[in-house]
Amino acid sequence: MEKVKNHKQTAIIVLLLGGIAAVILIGVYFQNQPRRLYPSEVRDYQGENLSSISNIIDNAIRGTQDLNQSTYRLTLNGLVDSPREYTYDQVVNGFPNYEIVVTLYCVQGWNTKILWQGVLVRDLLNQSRVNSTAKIVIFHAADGYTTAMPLSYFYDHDIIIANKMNGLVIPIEKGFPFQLVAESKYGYKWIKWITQIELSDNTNYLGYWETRGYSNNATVP
Ligand SMILES: Nc1nc2c(c(=O)[nH]1)N[C@H]1C(S)=C(S)[C@@H](COP(=O)(O)O)O[C@H]1N2
Ligand SMILES: [Mo]
Repeated sequence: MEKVKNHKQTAIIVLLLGGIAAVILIGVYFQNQPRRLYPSEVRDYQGENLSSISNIIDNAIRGTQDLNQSTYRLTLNGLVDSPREYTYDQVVNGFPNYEIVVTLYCVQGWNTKILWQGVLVRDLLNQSRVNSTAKIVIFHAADGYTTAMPLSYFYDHDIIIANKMNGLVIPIEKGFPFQLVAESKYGYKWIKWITQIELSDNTNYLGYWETRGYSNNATVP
């Protein structure tokens, strides 16, 4: 009886140690994964130094989403008079393009200053004729990630969804085809791989990180 017990204990200890070793090895493996370089990216904008795309830390909830440009659709729906489904080209070529340098601050402590290019969310909203009952804009992404902002944010500020960063088409690992440039808000509002923009009157709505305790306002101090 004692012997069986000892065997069980030994087995448990061996399993535990094996588990710890595996976690350390996986950690070392990912630390040593080479980071991609972007040799043709823009690093200077009107005399201003920009961060490199390769400095951005990948922390997506379900890893990189590989969206196909030709089958991609951006849905605009909810409390709008005219719901839409745009192709990639209809978004990029169907609205005025803007560029702006904005810094993304992640709650993990890092930040990156990037030149963004894209179209105003406000222009998309206007084309769908937003209902007067709508209060918030919910963004949905291909990985199931969501985040939301008050409708007024897009009228008080010039907020774009970007299809280019530092002069390059946004790489798939950085959110192709579109990332929200949520100026003055923390990184978790900068939703990538956007597939849907939904108008809602539910002011209690919380996105992925917001339901896990992060501030819904997310203003960078
Ligand atoms: N779809 C999706 N978008 C996302 C995330 C995610 O996990 N999924 N993570 C957010 C967080 S926490 C940060 S800090 C930024 C990082 O964006 P970047 O890789 O473009 O710098 O993406 C945000 N957008
Ligand atoms: Mo983040």
